[in-house]
Amino acid sequence: MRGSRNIFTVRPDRPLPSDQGPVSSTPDQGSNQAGSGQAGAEIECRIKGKVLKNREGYYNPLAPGDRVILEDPVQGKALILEAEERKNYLTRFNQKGGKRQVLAANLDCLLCVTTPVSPPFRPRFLDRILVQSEIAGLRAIILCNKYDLLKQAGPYGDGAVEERLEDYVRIGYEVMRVSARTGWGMDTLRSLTAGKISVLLGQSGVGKSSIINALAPGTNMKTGGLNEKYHRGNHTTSLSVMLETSPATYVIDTPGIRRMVPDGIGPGELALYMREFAPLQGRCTYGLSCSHLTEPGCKVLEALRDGRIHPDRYESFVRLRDELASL
Ligand SMILES: Nc1nc2c(ncn2[C@@H]2O[C@H](COP(=O)(O)OP(=O)(O)OP(=O)(O)O)[C@@H](O)[C@H]2O)c(=O)[nH]1
Ligand SMILES: [Mg+2]
Ligand SMILES: [Zn+2]
Repeated sequence: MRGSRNIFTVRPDRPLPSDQGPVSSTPDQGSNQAGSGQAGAEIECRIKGKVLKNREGYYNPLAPGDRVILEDPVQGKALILEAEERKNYLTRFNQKGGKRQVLAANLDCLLCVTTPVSPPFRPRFLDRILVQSEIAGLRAIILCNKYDLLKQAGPYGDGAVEERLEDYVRIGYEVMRVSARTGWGMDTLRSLTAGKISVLLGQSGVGKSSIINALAPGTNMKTGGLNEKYHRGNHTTSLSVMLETSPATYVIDTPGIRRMVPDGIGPGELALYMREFAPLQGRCTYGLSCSHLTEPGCKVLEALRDGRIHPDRYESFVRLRDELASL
């Protein structure tokens, strides 16, 4: 007999072969049919059979946010029969596994977490996440956490970070400045995430788990200090977890990402996934075959010269293009 629909909430960071490595699934609100367990209760699951249909070739067949159909659970355990088709999903290329890895699925919102300091602001890393969010067709919001630290830097804070944040606003991204430590900006973030499924993504130590704790008082996600010398995180979170931070509001905490290698595009398509580059595509003298690196009559280079493209964004473009060409 078939169980009801369930939201899959936890995934190991490793591939998940059948009959190995339990994953857990939490029944969706209101799907409390006979045998499916109480809404909110966790069920330990394994995939039935060898592979999950339509999920062959992925590094991980299931990710947080996935919806699965379970066999009726017995004593808190069940087999996963099927995964539902996804509305959208965020991936990266997992170089170690040589496959695409799904970071989260069925999302309403991608929260790209950055910090002005500790760890230092990394626009290159942020651009990689933004490119991937465009590929996935997701609404991305840049969340600049630890804003309390920026204010400590003086009345104007660190102008360089602010200048970069303002440029992201200029090219059309939403930017929010918050502090998980002081709670500043958390009310706005709480209303923004209400009723949605969001994922927090960013390098280690930017405060993803702290943000969940601040959003949902009473949650006790483990948080970790920073490496004293380099002010980098220590990779405290090791598994992605989806939490219900308020009724019908889900936020996925993920482990800090070391490398975000874009997935799903080739070097020639990159400019289409960078907002201020995209409208210029096809308008260069060499049309769609322009690499935007050296060609005369290149509209991207022209936009770089007259300030419509920030030099940092162009630098991200060049590096990403090189990397995509070498994959
Ligand atoms: N000053 C300040 N410190 C913060 C803030 N948010 C988090 N921290 C601190 O930053 C450190 C790292 O926070 P975590 O929440 O563990 O960071 P994370 O992004 O979950 O890190 P990983 O799990 O390793 O990916 C902890 O010492 C937090 O107390 C903030 O808004 N301001
Ligand atoms: Mg964490
Ligand atoms: Zn060009």
